[in-house]
Amino acid sequence: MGKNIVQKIFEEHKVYGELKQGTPVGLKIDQVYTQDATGTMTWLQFEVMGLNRVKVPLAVSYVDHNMIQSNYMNHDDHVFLQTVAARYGAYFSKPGNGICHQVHLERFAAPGRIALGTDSHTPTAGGIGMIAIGVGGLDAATVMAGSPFELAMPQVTFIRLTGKLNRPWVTAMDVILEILRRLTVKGGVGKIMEYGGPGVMNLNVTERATITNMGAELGATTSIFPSDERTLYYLKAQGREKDWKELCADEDAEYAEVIEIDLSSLEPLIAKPHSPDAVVPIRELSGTKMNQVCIGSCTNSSYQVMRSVSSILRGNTVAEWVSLHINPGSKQVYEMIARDSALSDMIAAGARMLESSCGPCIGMGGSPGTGHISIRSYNRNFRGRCGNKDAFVYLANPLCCAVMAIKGEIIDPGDSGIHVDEFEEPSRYLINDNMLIPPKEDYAKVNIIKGPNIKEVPIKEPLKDEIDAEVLIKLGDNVTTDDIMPAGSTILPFRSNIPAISEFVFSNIDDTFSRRAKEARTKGGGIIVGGENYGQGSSREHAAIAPMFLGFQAVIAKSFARIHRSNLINFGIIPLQFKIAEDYERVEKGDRLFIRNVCEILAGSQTYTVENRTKGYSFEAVSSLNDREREIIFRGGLLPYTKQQALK
Ligand code: MIC
Ligand code: SF4
Repeated sequence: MGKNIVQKIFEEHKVYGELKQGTPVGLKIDQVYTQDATGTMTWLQFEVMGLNRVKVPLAVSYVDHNMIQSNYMNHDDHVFLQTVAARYGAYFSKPGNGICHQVHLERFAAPGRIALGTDSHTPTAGGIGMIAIGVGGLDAATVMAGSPFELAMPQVTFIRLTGKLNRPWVTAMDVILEILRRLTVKGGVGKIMEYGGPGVMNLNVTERATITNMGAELGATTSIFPSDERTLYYLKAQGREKDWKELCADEDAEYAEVIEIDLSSLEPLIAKPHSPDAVVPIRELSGTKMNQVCIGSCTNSSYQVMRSVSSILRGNTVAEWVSLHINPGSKQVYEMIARDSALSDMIAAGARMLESSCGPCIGMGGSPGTGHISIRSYNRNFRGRCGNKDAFVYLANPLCCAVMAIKGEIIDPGDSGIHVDEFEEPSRYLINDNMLIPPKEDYAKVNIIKGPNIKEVPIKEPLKDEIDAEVLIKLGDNVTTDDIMPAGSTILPFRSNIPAISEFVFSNIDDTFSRRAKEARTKGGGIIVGGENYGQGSSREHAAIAPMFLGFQAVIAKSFARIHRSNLINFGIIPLQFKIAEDYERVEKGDRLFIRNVCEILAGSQTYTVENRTKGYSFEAVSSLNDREREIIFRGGLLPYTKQQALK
């Protein structure tokens, strides 16, 4: 029987297990990368493991999120990350070198390899034919310490592309928006999306990377394209043809599911607030006035995007009431548009040029005003993520964004009379790696520097046999990690300080939450009740560490998003699922829930009887953990578990 691309790569990297859907498989990892907002915790945890050097062939520590530096905290984190990378043998990508996913694609990603990144958009590198998976920091730390990476073998879904994009106004962004429209934000959970078909040849690597990047919004484990002539062209242009190898599925490869997309049939699309799957054709919203446009982020900040956007802006002016922000994805892209004068056209039109960082995507500057509409070429529009929960964020392709910035309203770009130049893929990118610091020879001598905001990683006690806790919050479906642990310029600087950041858990939804959680801790702790796909979105483990610090033992939900489920387990919080979904309806905020014999049940049937002592009835919840996950929960989390393993 023929093999698909995922099977081929997994087989080459398998350390243990079977490639059978749903069963645990351990993989050898080639590359690990961190970004600063999740990286400080990752590296602090790596440090606790007591090793002398990273045990993966390539590790990179990027700085791209926390770049506002309105006080000492951000920069102290950068210094820590630079010294810790030097100490343990990792590359360091200096602030300003670019957004981790864009830089990784340019300089390190390679077909057929496997990378882990402590960021949910790590699958961007799937555009080059690599398996690239977003994970929590502690998972990355244990892999850097030499462990294989374990995951439940995902289902492989084939997305067959035919036809050609209707250029110039339809871009790769519309492909992934169309998939989100069809499958929703839960449609990819437990799956890897493998692309193929004759339409693939009509997309270049950075376009493919836009699609795999935003596959994260489907909840997919990752997404991957074949590696072909176009991949070779890109790698050559990056001076890395030696990293190329051909990779495609066998003719008779099998898939669990097949989805067909005819690229020629797509039109410009837009996702409405507050979810990336609330997708409609742009023309349906024509005439809506807006206040802000943001172009860039790890989804749409390639040289191609920037060149095309500048050609739209050339000779035009940004509308009177619109603020246009542009963040080129990397120093490479920035330097190239500066040298070929595309940057001048942006500045002349009235764009506000930002540095190569995440910026407004994560509320680090550029927050829109109250009631304002912001149109972005980014990947997420969850309420509050932009830094203002009273703003409305829409997502569209970067060329449409540029046209709308000029027109001051939502408009089908085909009706705008505006011109965009055809893009020619460069045969050579400008290569200047002077902000990418290689690992040091004399690493053992390096002193790690920690500023006063960098605090120890808290460690949980082993599992207790009884849970007697109050439901402190009851939430609906698709709760995001931005809801649980918001980002933005006030909160992000506390990513290295768990006691401080835990004050902000659920603060966009209920600003009394952390106070109530602390009160509840003295009476047995709290419990969180969620709906479907609890914890979708970011990989931030702070959405698990902070609740752990506040004394939570369990979350009961209808279902969980992959990375967040792992993060909960890694920090000793049991992810429980309602056995019968209807039981969700009966539980209310304020109810007192009681579970006895937790340890025994965890070791056995994993079906717990939950007594609702306030309402006087019981229901069942299940934990469905594999053997390793059970052991991790028993020990109080992955860190105590790993230490224990090391002692054996
Ligand atoms: C995001 O896009 O939500 C982030 C910020 O990049 C996160 C990581 C983080 O919270 O630091 C992600 O996607 O994992
Ligand atoms: Fe940065 Fe936004 Fe990409 Fe997250 S989604 S890595 S915040 S640019």
